Amino acid sequence: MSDTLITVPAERELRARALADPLRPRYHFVAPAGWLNDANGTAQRDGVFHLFYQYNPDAAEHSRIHWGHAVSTDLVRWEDRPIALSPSAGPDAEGCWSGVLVDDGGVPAIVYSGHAGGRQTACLAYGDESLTTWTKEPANPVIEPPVGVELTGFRDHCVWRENGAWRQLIGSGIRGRGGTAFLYEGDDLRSWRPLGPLVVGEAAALPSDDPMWTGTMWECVDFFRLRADGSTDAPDGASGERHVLIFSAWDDERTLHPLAAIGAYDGREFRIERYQRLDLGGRHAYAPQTFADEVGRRVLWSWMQEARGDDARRAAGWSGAMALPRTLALDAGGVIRQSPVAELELVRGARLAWQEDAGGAWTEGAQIEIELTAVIPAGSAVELTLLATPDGEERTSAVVARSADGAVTVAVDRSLSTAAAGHDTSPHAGAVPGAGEEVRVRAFVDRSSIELFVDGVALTTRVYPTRLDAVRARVDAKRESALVRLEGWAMHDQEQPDRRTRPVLIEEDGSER
Ligand code: DQQ
Repeated sequence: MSDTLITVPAERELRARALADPLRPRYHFVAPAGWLNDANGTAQRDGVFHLFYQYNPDAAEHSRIHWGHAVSTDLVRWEDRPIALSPSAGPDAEGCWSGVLVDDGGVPAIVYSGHAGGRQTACLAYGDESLTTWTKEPANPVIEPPVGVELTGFRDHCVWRENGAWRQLIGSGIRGRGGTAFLYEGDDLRSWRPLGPLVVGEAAALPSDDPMWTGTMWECVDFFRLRADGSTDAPDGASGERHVLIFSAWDDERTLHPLAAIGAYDGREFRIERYQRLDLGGRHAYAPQTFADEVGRRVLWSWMQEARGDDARRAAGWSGAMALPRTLALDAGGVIRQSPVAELELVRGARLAWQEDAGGAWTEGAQIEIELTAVIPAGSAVELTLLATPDGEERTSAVVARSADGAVTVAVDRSLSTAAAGHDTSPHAGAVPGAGEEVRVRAFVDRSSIELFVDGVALTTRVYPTRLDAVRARVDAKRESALVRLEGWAMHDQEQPDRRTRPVLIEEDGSER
């Protein structure tokens, strides 16, 4: 039997299984089937947004990672492009791990981590003008891990131009000390001089279960300038401006949470002034990667990691979705605020009809957006109950509360989210610094995903109701709080039905690429 006869039905079967899953998000970006993790090579070129992603087209498990690729002109409707990078003999024989897209004098280039023999090294590939066909650099790897220091890991890249040269950060960790990012300089993308660590985290500074723990290794480092109006630029040590270093705290194979460090960069070192949780949902918005788009917004993508058990995940035929793309701004108090990109209004369908009852209002939908503004005095709260059955047997609760001393927090309780066993149903909670008297909440629900934005503080999580009637959404103003505004929309499906796990591009002459 030929390979084609074996693989095509397997691909179709995987795709059919993925599409049949009622818990698969419908307006978030998902891979055609199989496994998706980090966003890679995020960029906008000539008006077109590119989203590459860590992808296993063959099964819903993290193995033999390829770079999937999709394009969009509005960040909402995506079209698949052929797989950009696949493992091949050499330093990426077992996987093409995370990396970035840069423009090398007009030629698109990918800097990524080749994975082989249990270690990662920096690799390079050049693309054609349409970013479809990629040629790996014969001299790969272009950077090997530093010697003479015991590392907990060495992978993932942030690459920019500074002072007429290339600069690169690679995520890492120094055993016995903490996470770090090694800084390099290069006259071209092939030859790099090590400059040493940009900054080193102190893992012992906090207990390992602290929500702000920086971990023993920093994955997916991302470094840029950010201002209060949301404008942004690549790092520049001479600018005197606030710089942001985003990384995903990792420890001993555990993906913990993304953090942002805000501070001062002098062209060689980064002095951290404060850390911030980038998403209160921890690993459910992991491995963020940002890019500056053509209108100058800093847009962030991240991976909505699953919370269901391994068997359920594999059986579903798909795993992982991208969180909604968000723009970032650094407010006057030095806090990063996130807003879902304005283009998401294109996804809105019919307005939701609300039924009022004692204390609140309810509506229905497993695929909805809710926007509300509430006055929440000290000692009061607003509760959103999402993906709930009418009898409340399955439900997820999100509470925005103001304590007696005025501090606002958001907390999500997943203990009743699903009747199924073996899922992660741990709670999430954190502070909403600088919240005014009126608090603005946006909630995006998409089958098994919930993303909350409370005055620009993000909380992303995953839940898996078993009952098909778990579609109720309630808003309750508790005690002295009052709703000033409550609106909502059903959200349209965005996934194209005819996707293939190994997409092809049909050229004008009818040939396939
Ligand atoms: N995922 C990639 C790594 C990265 C990790 C591998 C973060 O490059 O460190 O798929 O989720």
